[in-house]
Amino acid sequence: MQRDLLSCAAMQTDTVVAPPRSPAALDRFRVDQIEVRTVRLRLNEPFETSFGKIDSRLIILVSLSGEGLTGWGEVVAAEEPRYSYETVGTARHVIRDYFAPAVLERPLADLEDFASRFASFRGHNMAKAGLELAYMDLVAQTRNESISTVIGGTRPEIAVGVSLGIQSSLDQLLRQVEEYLALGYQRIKLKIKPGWDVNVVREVRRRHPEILLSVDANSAYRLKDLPQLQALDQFDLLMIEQPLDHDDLLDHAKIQSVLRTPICLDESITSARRARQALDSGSCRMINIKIGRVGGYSAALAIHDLCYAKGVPVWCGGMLESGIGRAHNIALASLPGFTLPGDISASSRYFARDVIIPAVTVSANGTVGVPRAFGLGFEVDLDYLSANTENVERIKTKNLVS
Ligand code: OSB
Ligand code: MG
Repeated sequence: MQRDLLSCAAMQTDTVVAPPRSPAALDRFRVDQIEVRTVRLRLNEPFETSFGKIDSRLIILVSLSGEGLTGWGEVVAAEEPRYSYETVGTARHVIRDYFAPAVLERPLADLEDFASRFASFRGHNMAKAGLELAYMDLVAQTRNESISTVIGGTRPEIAVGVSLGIQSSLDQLLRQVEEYLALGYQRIKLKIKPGWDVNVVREVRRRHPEILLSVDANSAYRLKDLPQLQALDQFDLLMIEQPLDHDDLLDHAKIQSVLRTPICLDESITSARRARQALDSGSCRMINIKIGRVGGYSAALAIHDLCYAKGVPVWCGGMLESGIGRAHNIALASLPGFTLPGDISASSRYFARDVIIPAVTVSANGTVGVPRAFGLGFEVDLDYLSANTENVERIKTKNLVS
């Protein structure tokens, strides 16, 4: 099954063109209020990666309101600057002081115009993306279309996998693998770090010789650890995700040239330009697209189109999103180039109750349906949001000097 997926992707040639997409135009839409809300949701169980363990998510939800409509987005930054330098605090600061005023300044023409408002501000992709997500929800609502339709999505349902954190024991991990396979998930991804890698992968692979299995190091290895990574080659992994530094391309190219297993970059791909450079330099053979990490739909679509044209498989990554970020991920993963299962699990994988109605569910075949309803395709549970809100800031047009 793994080889089928890969050869299917490899069969595509350089002549494949990007799928058709109509321009996301709003024809002068005026946003007059931006709300930045922080909500804390407890995780069902702690989530541990090579950079630490968390037991709740403090999530920024952004909404844009105007002309009688409200669009919702999510900022995926964590509380601490470990996965990336952005945090909940930095995102709130740059949205309040720079990005929201740029959105409110004058009416919006289209997605390109929206993204251009942030072009002169360096970095802070997750904060920018939170606003872009909310904008795309608005665009879809004004057209009476789903976000998937607006961006050129073609899949009525998407394939999903699960990301399993580092556990306190191998037995515990093996139980989790069984549990998620029984629920239908199509791919198991194991978080690894030095000391929790080869032995763990060997045991999971021995018990499950046929499954799609991958690993994610979140930058826990160095060039000198190449033998350790080469030892993973024997397990027929779908990919090794982000073994080296978060901003590296060249050392990844060095190790990809001697590894049989495809490297998939996550942290290192922060823009369409970085994606092109990674592919040109042989740093990876697959890309994990996270809308937040790359700065929004405009960059995510550009990376998708680039990879689609080159026959490079992409898949949708996750950041333990609430239902709002999850709904956007589902829309993104409906694009034709998303040929590998995404890190898009059921709401219940992380949260006892989600902020959207209905919650996201995974079928027994490991798929999630792409909503056809307009906009996000889910209702936002405002009562539940209010009950879990720690802070709300509203930025309005009238506060701005003209
Ligand atoms: O590297 O993909 C990652 C979660 C938080 C930060 C980084 C990552 C992850 C995951 C979980 O792997 C993906 C998910 O289920 O949302
Ligand atoms: Mg990752």
